[in-house]
Amino acid sequence: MIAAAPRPPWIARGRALRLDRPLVLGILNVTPDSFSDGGRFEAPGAALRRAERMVAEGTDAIDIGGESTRPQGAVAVSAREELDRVLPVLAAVRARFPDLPLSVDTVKAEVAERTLAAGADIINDVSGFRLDARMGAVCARAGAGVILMHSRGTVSDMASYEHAHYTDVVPEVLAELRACIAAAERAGVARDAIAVDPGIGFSKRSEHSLAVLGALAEFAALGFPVVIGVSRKRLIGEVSGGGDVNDRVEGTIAANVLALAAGARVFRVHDVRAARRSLDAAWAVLGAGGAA
Ligand code: HH2
Repeated sequence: MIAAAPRPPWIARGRALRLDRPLVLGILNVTPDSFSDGGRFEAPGAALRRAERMVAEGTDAIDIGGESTRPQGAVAVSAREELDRVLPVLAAVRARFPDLPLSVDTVKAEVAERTLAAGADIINDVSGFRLDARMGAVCARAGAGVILMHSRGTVSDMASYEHAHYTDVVPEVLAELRACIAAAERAGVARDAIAVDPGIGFSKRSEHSLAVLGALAEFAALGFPVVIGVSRKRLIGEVSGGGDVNDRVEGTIAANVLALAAGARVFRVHDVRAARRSLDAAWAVLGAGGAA
C-alpha cells in the first residue's frame, strides 16, 4: 500500500473542495447516447430527480455532460445543441442545490463559458484542453476548477482504440498529461484549480488502462488531485464478468478502492451509494493503518 500525502483542497471559483477524504463526483449525462445511462435523464425533471437522489446518497459534486464520447459511434454535437441540453439541467440543479459544486463535462470553450456564467464551478475536459484553444483562457478568467483528462484524437474516436498505440504507456500518458498541465498554466489557470485524470478507457486498450491504474502513484506524484473514472466501463466488464453495463458495480468498487489507496481522491461514478460507502470504509481502514 502506498502512503498518501495530505492533500490541500481543490479550488473551484473560490470554493475549496476538501480532499481529506474521497470526493465522489456523481455523473449526470443529459445525452441521448451515453454508453450506460444515455437517454434516461435528458429532460430537466428527470435530471433533477436523478441529482436529488445522488445528493441523498452522499455525492460531493455532480458532473453534467451533454456530449457522449461512447466507444462506438459517438456523435459530436454543436455547441448550441450541447448548451440546449446542459443549461436547463444546470439551472434546475443549481436552483435546488445552491452550494453543491457542479462540473460540466465539455471540450468546447463556448459551452464552458456559458455554463460557468450560469453557475458551474468546474470544467471537466476529456481532451485536456487539446481540442479548443480558448478553453484555458475561459477557465482561467472564471477561476474555474478544471479536470485535465488524458486522451488522444477527437470526441468521435477518443474512446476507441484508434489512437491506442504505445511503446510504454505510463510514461507516455504522464508526458502528455504534463503537456496539458503546462498549457493550462500558460493560459493562466491556477495550480490549485487543476486536477488530472489518466483517462481510463480513453485511447487505451484494457491492458493500457490496467497499467495506468497500477501506476497511479506516479500520477499522484504530479502534485495535483487525481480523478478516476472507471464507473461501469468496458474494462470493468472484461475483468469482472459484468457483461451488462448496469451490472458492473462490484468491479467499479474494487477499482475505485485500490485507486484511493494509490493516491486518487476524486471518483466519477454512476452508482453514488455504492461508491460513497465503499470509499468511506476504505478511507477509514487506510487512516487506521496510517496510510491516509
Ligand atoms: N469518462 C467518461 C466521460 N467523462 N471525464 C473524466 N474526467 N474521466 C472519465 O473517465 C470520463 C469523463 C465516459 O463515461 P460516461 O460519461 O459514463 O459516458 P459517455 O461518454 O458515453 O457519456
